[in-house]
Amino acid sequence: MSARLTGDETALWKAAARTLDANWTGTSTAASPGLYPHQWSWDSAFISLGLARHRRDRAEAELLSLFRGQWANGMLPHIVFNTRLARRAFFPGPELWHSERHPDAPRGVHTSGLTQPPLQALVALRLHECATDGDSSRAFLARLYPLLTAQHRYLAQARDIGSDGLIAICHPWESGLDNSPAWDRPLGALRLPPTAYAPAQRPHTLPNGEDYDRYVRLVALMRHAGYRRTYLRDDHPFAVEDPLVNAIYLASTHALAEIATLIGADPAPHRDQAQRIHHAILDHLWDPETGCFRARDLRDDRLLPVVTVGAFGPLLDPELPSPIVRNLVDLLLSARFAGAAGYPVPTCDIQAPAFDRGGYWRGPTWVSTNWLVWYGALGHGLPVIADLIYGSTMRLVRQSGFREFFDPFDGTGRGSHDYAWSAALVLDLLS
Ligand code: 2M8
Repeated sequence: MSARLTGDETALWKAAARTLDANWTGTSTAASPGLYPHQWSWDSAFISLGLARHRRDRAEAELLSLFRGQWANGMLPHIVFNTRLARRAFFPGPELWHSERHPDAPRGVHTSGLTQPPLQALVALRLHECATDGDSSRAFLARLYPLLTAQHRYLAQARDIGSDGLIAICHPWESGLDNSPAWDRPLGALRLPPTAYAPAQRPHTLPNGEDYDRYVRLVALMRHAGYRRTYLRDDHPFAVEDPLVNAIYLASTHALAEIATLIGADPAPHRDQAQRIHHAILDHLWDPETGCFRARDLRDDRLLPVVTVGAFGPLLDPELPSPIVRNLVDLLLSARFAGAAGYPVPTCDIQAPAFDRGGYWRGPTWVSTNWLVWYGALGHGLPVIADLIYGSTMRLVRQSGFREFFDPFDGTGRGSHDYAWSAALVLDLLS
């Protein structure tokens, strides 16, 4: 803990550390007690950032534990199941994915068959930057590097469905922003066969049963096709290029180049790849008419209409042209986002008809997306934006605790309590 913290901040810091301790399972961190008892991919990356400030050993263990679930083709699954828990501890559990029947899946561990935003390389580099023992930290990076490069190779080979340098999500869960209004149109266009699975029983009611049913059916299609690359490219009905997912992919590719340099490997292929992603984000996801980034539906080659917090993802691109940075700042400060929210950043444009202040990823403020925009703003030397988001995030957790998500107008906490990434990212912000 830093000596410069005020009394208030010290109390917050200790509460966040206690939350992470309570969610620690012995080898990794449960995303939240009760609701999400397993290890999720991007949760794990965010959590590792917080652990790095509190229990360095656990930060490394967290990432290594996640990569135990990596498939032989490099795919890093979005859930690694805790096999010590009862099978029914979470729906959908291992029985939806049948990873054990897939030749590429690891033995002795059950995983999902989807992936999530590839934050791990960015996080691994940040862990190194805040390490006190440089040698041991470099050794950790050297251990992780082949796993990270395999993860990125899978994405470039299996998920560049549009052959344009970007990666596509094949399921809303892969975005991390599950029921974001951005996916309403492609989800609504699906003609899906019925599934044997009943709509899930979940402690909070969002997303609704119909959406959930579609999520499960989409998984069934992927599973029946053996999660095959050619099926995903040619036949799978859901394929979307999202600006937040691709900006994370780009930032992590830059991080891979730096990690390569640190451990004496060749950074050039990662730098080339980063250039390709940078240009593709601008060429395919920037909408000059409305001055913002939008997701692209590859199945009808159109930009999706709703503007979400994902529009600010490209702030993670260090080479984002300054006129575009200014556009994003104006949009962020406008009445569509921070200008009308007491507790920014809402996850959906407040003026969009689909905006829902209590609707999970359809409007509420989340600590994770706040952290990403804060980090991007710092990278572009935008202290006013960074301070605004820092202040709003601190007010949220002080007022409502480490909740899963928050009402963007009055800061009311919603969803699960003691949510691990909310606690972890507060530790990172305070450090
Ligand atoms: C939520 O996603 C899972 C599906 O993966 C779910 O709703 O069951 C999302 O908030 C996602 O971003 C997050 O990683 C996960 C665990 O916290 O929960």
